[in-house]
Amino acid sequence: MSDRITAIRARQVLDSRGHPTVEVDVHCGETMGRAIVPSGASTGKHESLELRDGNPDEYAGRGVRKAVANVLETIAPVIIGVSADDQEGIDRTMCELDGTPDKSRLGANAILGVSLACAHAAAAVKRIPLWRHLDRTGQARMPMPMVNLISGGLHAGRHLDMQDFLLLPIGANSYSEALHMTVRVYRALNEVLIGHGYEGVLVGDEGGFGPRLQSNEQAIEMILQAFHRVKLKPGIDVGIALDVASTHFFEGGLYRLGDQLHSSRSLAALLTDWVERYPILSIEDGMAEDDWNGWSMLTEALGKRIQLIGDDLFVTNPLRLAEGVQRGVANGVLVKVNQIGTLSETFAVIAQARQAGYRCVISARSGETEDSTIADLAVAVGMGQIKIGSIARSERLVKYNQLLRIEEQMGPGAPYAKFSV
Ligand code: 2PG
Ligand code: MG
Repeated sequence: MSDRITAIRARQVLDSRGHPTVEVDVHCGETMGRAIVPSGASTGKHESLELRDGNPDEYAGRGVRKAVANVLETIAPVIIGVSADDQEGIDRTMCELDGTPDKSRLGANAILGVSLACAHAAAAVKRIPLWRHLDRTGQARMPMPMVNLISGGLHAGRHLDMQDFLLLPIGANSYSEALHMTVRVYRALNEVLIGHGYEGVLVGDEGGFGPRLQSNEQAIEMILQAFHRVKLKPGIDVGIALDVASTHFFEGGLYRLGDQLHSSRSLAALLTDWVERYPILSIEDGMAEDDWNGWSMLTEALGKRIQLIGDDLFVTNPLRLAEGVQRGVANGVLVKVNQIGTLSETFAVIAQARQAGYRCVISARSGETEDSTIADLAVAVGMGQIKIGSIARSERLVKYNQLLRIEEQMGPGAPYAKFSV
């Protein structure tokens, strides 16, 4: 069967927040690969550009018809006839067609849709699972999920300043065991919250509970009570991760937590104190995207003890990561395909992180869809961790469930990455 691209279709569909996004179908004869592009809410300012129409009469300006037109009118004519398996060639061609450093001419959403759909088409032509097709280094293994339990920040009406309070099921010996542990903790947390009078707790954009708690620390306390309820030992069976998403409460050089203003130094001290008192093993975006000095302080305080991940800081961008490595800040990278905009560049950033001894967590966005590409990607690169959101809402479950299928394909004793700090 030929892997020459014979047709490309694209359309505007809706994501998990009901916002328009780009869907692309790449056809190789009778075979088709499809991808849908995700979208963030707490975005970093150095991310590639997500092209939106800005027409107030349609989806409040969020339409993506221009991006769809760019796929059909500008990208398709150039890549029809090319082998879908030539991922790097296709991605390079699209970057050249765009010609800007942030993909602002064609839109990273247009480019990424084609990039991911080509990978699906190439795998389908070869009749192999996507994760096998993407496994370039022979290091495929199941990742440990980092799972959202309580949501705040821009994902849950800012009930809490910090964005994600997450579970690390560190004691599990397989992906499916980790998922089971997660469900037990999530259910127990629901009971704990109800027990404290938070009835009818709504879930945030990623399916985590969004109660109006008194403080960020109370969220941690609730999670510890949930651990206790299901008899899981903090620090041994289960740990806590935070996505502080501090860029989004950084104002005029200070961090606003409730009615308190913190300097970078005092925020680093606060987080260090929490690491001493709670089983927190990973902190994402503990400092804001351009607060390099704050990042240095935080890394000095905690970089040898726990995982420190840059999301808004690095935005899956090789130049930002190179600067971080050179300054010696953080020790991990959150990898989001739409922050950079092609699959090939995503692989390159992961290789760069690996080379520098930085960890990678493959991550979904808060705006997701039924597309499960990142599940296969996380297995293929074998970096050991994935962040999808919570175990509620189907745009999250589609990835967790795809990982269950992949675990089955890998067979008994599927390689699994156990977390350690
Ligand atoms: C994050 C992500 C996912 P968003 O900050 O890590 O939780 O959120 O997609 O809104 O940037
Ligand atoms: Mg983040």
